[in-house]
Amino acid sequence: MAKSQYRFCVGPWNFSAGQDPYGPPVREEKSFDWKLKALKELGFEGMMFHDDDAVPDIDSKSAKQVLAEARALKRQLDDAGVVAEMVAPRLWFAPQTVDGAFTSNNPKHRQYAIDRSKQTCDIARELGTDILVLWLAREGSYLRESKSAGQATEHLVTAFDALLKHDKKIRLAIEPKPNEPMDHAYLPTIGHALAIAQQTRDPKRVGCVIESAHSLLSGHDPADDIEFAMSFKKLWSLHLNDQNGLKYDQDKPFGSANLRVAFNQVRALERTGYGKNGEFVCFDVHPFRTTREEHFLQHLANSKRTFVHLLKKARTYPEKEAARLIADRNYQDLDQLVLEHLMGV
Ligand code: GLO
Ligand code: MG
Repeated sequence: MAKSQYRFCVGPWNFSAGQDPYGPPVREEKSFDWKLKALKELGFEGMMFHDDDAVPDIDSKSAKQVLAEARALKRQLDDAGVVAEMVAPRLWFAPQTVDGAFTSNNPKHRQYAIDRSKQTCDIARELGTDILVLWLAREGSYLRESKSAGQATEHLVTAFDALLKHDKKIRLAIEPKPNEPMDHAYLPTIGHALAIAQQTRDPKRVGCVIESAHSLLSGHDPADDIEFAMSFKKLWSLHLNDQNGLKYDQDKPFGSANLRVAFNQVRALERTGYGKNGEFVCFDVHPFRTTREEHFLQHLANSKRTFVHLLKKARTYPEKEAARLIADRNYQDLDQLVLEHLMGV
């Protein structure tokens, strides 16, 4: 296998027990300590956190208590030699976020979302990361007439500005997704994320996270999204996974649905130098619900394995031959060149 310069990362939610809207968990719920140990054994160096992964039951605790628990977690991570890659406010569970968080029609609820996210910045600082990931789960509409996209944009800018002002070091990494749980999201694509960055008080500190499945759900090629964001120097994290068409968000193992699309993502990372400033490659993947207890970690091990194999494919891609075919506008044979390279024939 090719030696990888990349550092890998997952979140505690990626060790999921199999619950879906139609059925209960099918595997034992694992403890945080178990997950941390497993992550290390798999050769991952970073862990992503929701604010309440870091400090469970956060809304019932005082600010002082929250910081004390974050500090204790930092010590545990240091002892394990694991880095906190990012922290994300979980703005989709609380009763205050039923009708959206930053874009709720209720001003008190919008304020809750801002205050909660400021606290997430404080946790991030304690954990030693300057990345706040914003997956804006409920910022969108189920019903077009219930909200206004223009007003929602203003609410989002207000919230982002409040966070940028609250913490002068924090970088906001927006993780766009076009739908689910909403019918239509207000920041559905990387283009929206980078455009809204320009409206904030400090555009340089607002960037993005690309998730393969989310790009695919938008009808985009994730490799193109990666190169687009990298050309703005705004790709600060990455959630690799896979998605078989326009369905529910599947979070399949990397490369599982379309190996060629996965190859092109790895090639995009190589071409643009992703990771050279310490950015992590995170796998936002879940075990299939059918996965038995003893195979609990295979979706993570396999995603990493596929990534490393594809890295080798990207590094041995016949660039000269490809350039010759491109110059000759012979895309027919270029297509076959890629297929045969991937098939190893
Ligand atoms: C869901 C998202 C989710 C986020 C995570 C971090 O579709 O991909 O897993 O990445 O909550 O904010
Ligand atoms: Mg994700």
